[in-house]
Amino acid sequence: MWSHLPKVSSYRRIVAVGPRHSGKSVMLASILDHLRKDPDRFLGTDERWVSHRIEEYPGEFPGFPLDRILREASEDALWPDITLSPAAIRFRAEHPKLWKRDLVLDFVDFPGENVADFLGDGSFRGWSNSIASLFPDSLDPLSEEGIKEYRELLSRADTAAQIDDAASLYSNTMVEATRRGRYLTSPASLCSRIFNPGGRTPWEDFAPIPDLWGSEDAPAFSTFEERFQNYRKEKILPLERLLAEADALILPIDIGWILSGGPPLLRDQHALLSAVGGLLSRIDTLWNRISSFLGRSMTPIDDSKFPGRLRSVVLCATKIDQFRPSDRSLLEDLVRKIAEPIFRGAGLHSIQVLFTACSAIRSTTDNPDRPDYVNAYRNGEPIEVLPPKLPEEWPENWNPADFRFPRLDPRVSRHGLHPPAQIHLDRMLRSIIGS
Ligand SMILES: Nc1nc2c(ncn2[C@@H]2O[C@H](COP(=O)(O)OP(=O)(O)OP(=O)(O)O)[C@@H](O)[C@H]2O)c(=O)[nH]1
Ligand SMILES: [Mg+2]
Repeated sequence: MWSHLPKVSSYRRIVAVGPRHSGKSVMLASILDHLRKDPDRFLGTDERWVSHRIEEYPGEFPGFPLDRILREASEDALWPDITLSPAAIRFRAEHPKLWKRDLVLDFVDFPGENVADFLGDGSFRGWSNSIASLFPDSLDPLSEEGIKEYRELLSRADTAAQIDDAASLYSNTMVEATRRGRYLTSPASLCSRIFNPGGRTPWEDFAPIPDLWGSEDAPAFSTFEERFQNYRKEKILPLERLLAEADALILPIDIGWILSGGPPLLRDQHALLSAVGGLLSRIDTLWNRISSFLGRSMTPIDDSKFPGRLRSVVLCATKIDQFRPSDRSLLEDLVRKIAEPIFRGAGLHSIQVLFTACSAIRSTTDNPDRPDYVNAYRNGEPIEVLPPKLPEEWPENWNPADFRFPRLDPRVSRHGLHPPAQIHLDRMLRSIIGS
């Protein structure tokens, strides 16, 4: 009965959230290009929309740079720049039959580095304890050195200047870890110091004081706690709200990047998924569901004005074109092995959790003569690549040098005539819309 009440559209807000470099922006660009070129084909429907187009997102975010991403990929063989702040874009398709709903999909691209700030339970203590479970990491010896020095400085820090010195030592340690490819830099604003070494974000000068160190009465505690809370209010809460108000979340997982980065990255990825799982169970409240339902069903106002009701979470291995064709079926299972215990255990009510694997811009083709090889381009030159063999299970330990994946050019049709070739990207979106 409810579905017959007046509604502007069938609406979904889809948010891509995941670590740096995991493939979010490329994924959204490819989905949107497919939708704008032939939505029925991409969605596997036969609605024969009278019109369909990309529009500006009506909310407060800057526009997602769809055309720039595709132009740079096709003309200059460039992949997109790192995303520094959330960006959004809308797809609308109008149905020919008056009594059938139009389709409106909003997509939000999330800056990957920010997910690290979801660590912990929202308190300074919880955050500190989560950081201490990842740093120092014996598998990442340089992190041991940095944290040891920070701890020493912290134990002697009495004056405001010494407290600031301790915070800045922690910051430097995290910036260095980020340069080594570690995923979880928190406060996430420190990532921008890599590009802009002198740059500062207000309130970011705090550092962890975990329970384990028994230093709650350290003079720095109240200073760091206050800065953490201010940073949280300004930087973290708006992003948490973004997730809380989504209808679907896509969490891309770059298995090649983890394997080529080594075991600490697997641990980081795991901690990150746990942080997002914890966040979702905190926000998946009855009130959220009721307010979404009331807003969206009882008013003729554009659904995007109301918070969403999270219906699906998609955990997706990305860039599967860069693996051996015979290995691609292993990826979904590897994702499931890291993520399933977290998302099944998060107690999320009636939320569909999907494990899948896709390639957003297929940049390789299979090699008919040598089945383990793929053909690709690098700097405009054709190359043949033998991708490293994937393990069937996550190993306890491994040598990252055994998992080097070469950098490849993106393959996008010149003149934008065709959407990028993809693998299973359509399947993923269909499942989100169907949920
Ligand atoms: N072969 C291949 N490479 C891809 C694909 N998608 C992404 N990549 C590679 O992954 C890199 C990162 O992709 P992005 O989409 O920019 O990653 P992101 O998650 O938006 O990263 P941040 O903006 O840092 O959060 C790209 O520069 C490409 O090198 C794909 O479908 N196939
Ligand atoms: Mg991005």
